[in-house]
Amino acid sequence: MTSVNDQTQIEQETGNTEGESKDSVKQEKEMKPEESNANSPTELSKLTKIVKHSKPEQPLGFDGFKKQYYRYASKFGTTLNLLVVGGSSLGKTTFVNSLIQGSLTGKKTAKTSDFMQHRLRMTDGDINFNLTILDTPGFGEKCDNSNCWKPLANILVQRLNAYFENEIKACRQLPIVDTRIHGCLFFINPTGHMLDPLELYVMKRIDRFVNIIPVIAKADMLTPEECARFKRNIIKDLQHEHIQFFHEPGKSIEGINYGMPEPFALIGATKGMQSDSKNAIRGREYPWGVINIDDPQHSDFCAFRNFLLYTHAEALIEKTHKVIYDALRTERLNKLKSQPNGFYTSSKKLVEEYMKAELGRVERSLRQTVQDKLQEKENLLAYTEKQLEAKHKEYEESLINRCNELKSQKQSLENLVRSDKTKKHSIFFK
Ligand SMILES: Nc1nc2c(ncn2[C@@H]2O[C@H](COP(=O)(O)OP(=O)(O)OP(=O)(O)O)[C@@H](O)[C@H]2O)c(=O)[nH]1
Ligand SMILES: [Mg+2]
Repeated sequence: MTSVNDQTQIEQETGNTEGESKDSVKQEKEMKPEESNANSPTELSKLTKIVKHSKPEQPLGFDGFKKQYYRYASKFGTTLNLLVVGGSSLGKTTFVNSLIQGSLTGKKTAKTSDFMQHRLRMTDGDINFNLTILDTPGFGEKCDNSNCWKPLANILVQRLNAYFENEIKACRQLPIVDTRIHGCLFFINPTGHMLDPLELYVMKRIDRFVNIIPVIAKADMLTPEECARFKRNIIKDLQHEHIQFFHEPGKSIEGINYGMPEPFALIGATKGMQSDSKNAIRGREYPWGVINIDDPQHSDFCAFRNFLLYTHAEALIEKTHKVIYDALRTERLNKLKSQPNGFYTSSKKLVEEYMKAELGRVERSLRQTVQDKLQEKENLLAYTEKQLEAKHKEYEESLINRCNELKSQKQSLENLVRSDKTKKHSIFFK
């Protein structure tokens, strides 16, 4: 959007002066491309249409753009889809309940055994906000967790593919319903040290398909210093492992920090209670006191809710559309192009293909690991064998030496005995 001030700047850059304008709004003559030297930057600037506004005190109407956007947003609303992922019993369901202001019965949440979708339609004035949260069962409970990322990747790819399939149809289903996941709230075990290898493994498998938003679960288990250190360690681990996660360089607009420098530390609550000042709060009770999850001094819950709903919803949606979906779209279109007669592959088949390829990759890496271990063991065996052979040879040599020594001792003793006998014989005959 160009303001009147910007307009003046453009005029200065293109060398036009206010004195040149005679009519109230004058349109500069457009040069035909063949008349100009298109390669020269000064000539190129002359091709630009410049509308001069002789009464700068009267607005051109660009400021109505905000209203246009407002009307558009209130007509169609905003849709944000979130996926909640993490190890088992890290408080995912409790957090979802806290976010959507669900049940505050104080009852223990049941173990999540399947994907659970919560839909919420919120209104703020005329603007509708459609929030969908997909709660998932916790991973990491099996002996072999190498496949625990698959259901997550499956749902992410499926939804991206569904959007792509609708988009490439000649007659698209309108309005387009966006079911793509815009953010993955990744609950991290509050160890206080570093990320769990399984957490890194799962993140690595899904970071191509979604904006990963790392959050520290059950932050009440950490002291403020431990929590601050843990946040820094998490970022270091993610950068070290080249895991793509959602972040923006910290920037502050009108006193609100729009950046996301560190993971949020969350505390979930299932119980409504009264604070010391008799206010109704949502919190957790401990022998030493009460934690109010909405208190910014106790947890980042409020900051995180603001981040998701007020400050970064658009950024999450835009990044999903312009970066994540675009990469998948390019890949799929290239695939379509390379196939004879633009052969179309259904999303189910694409997911199957993806899963097959990933399974092949995991299998190959496992086979390689087993082979490496086998080779290591064989090398160790060969080394031990060599050492044993050398020891055996040494022992054999020492035995032969000892045998020769004993033989020579025996010989000398026999000689001694023989000389004694001759001595005795000579004395007797004397
Ligand atoms: N200390 C502490 N406990 C919590 C917090 N949030 C939830 N819990 C407790 O952790 C237990 C598990 O909570 P859930 O919300 O069921 O955890 P989940 O991650 O959904 O578990 P699964 O669905 O089995 O993976 C419950 O007893 C909760 O009360 C928290 O912030 N701090
Ligand atoms: Mg759960």
